[in-house]
Amino acid sequence: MPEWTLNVNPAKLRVLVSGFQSWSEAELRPLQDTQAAPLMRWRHEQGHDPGFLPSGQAGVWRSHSVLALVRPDGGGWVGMAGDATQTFVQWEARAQGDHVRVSCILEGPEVPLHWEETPDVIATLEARAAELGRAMHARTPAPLRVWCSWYSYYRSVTLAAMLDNACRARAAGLPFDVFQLDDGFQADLGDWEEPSAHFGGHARDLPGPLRELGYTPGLWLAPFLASPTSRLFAEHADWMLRGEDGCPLPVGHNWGGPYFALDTTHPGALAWLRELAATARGWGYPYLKLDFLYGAALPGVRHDPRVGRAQAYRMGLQALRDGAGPDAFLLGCGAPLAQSIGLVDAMRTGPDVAPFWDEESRRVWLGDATGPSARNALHTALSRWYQHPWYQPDPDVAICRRELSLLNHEEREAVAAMLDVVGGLRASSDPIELLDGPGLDLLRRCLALSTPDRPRTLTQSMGGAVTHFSRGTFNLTDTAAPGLSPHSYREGFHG
Ligand code: 9PG
Repeated sequence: MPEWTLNVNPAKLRVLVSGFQSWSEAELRPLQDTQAAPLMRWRHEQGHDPGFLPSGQAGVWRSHSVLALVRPDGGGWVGMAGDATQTFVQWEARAQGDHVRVSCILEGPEVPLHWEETPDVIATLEARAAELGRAMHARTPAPLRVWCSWYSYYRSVTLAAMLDNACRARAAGLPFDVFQLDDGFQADLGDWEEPSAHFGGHARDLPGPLRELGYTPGLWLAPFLASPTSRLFAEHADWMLRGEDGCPLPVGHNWGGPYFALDTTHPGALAWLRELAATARGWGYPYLKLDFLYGAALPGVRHDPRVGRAQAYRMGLQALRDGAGPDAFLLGCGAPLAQSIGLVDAMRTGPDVAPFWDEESRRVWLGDATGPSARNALHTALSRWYQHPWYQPDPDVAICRRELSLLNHEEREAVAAMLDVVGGLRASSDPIELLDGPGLDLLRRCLALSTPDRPRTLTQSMGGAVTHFSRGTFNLTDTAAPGLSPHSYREGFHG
């Protein structure tokens, strides 16, 4: 295991880390702070890497693929994986007395590692991230503007609601590229071809009318998952990722119970995945949101024991790409980040936005900042600003409505500013019917494409994340700072 000793006082450093998958935390924190570990065991699989969990210790920070240590002069050290196609690159920085130990575990085949001292951490991190993107043949198509059903309709989405919103968006001249149906249309996790009782139609009924309205049809799938009640599970129990006990391994709890994941080293499962993506494409969906992808990347017992879990993940994702075709637009979500480069077009780079600022009980008292909230989404997506050469970053939806939302004006503007600063995909989920004049104005602003912004500094932070950008400053804390309200963004503010 490569290790380095830095003769530098830990009290003077900040650390920049990035968690395992889309929803895992990314942070910019004083090195001597404590990296929160999720108290609830059942959250380990769903928000983190159970094979390399956050440390839970003061001064010990774990990070995937990338790590940076920042001195007060803006210089410091940058670590970056040179390749992530078959390898998880697991960094740890450890404050020890008057020095710092840095180590890196490679889970998978040997890959080149970059570890260097630099006078400019921001520039070096960006340069190394861009190199990784090039080495893995990143796909970075033009960003899209997406309407997604999840954050208003959740699992109760209907065919009628999709069409109603698409018609209203067209009538209002809203510049969406894609209308994307999310979770709720399917009978069960894994049984994608059978509609749910409430949907009021079949997923294949939607693309025709959407095309006529001028929108590209998009569809959500959690292709690696199977619920224990699904036909997929009943008919192909032998395709499931297993635990040491030989039983299918639960990889999370959602949809009212535990769920399982496909073993993507099994040829039967791989063929089924190819077929699934081709079927969705055949229904008329060239845009696929592929969610809960982490399920195929967890530690477990696989059909082919020679295949490591990063490689197994990539085989599953490759099968989906092969089925969907080279010109399909694939958005990864709940997905290992660097390991997806070159196969996805876009990637969720933070937890879900929600129509409220924070859920402090879960974040602070349960040590879990992977749950839905505006604050968690900003915190993590902003702290991954350098990932745009890997894929189009998707920091999740804007919330422009005032009804059915607890966000205040400042908080709505902060979410909008996150979209502008990240400079990737644009998404909204607001029922168009709920938007009045100011709501529509904000939505139009949120749909205006921008280029990614750069941090002004990593030596300051207002809330433990990257908050000081060249276009303006975020205050993610609950207290007012000079010139900045709590939960806010101020454009042009460099105070
Ligand atoms: C659909 C949703 C939306 C959303 C995705 C994802 O850890 N969890 O329990 C957890 C549940 C749902 C979730 C994220 C995490 O949301 O990010 O956009 O598609 O699935 O079910």
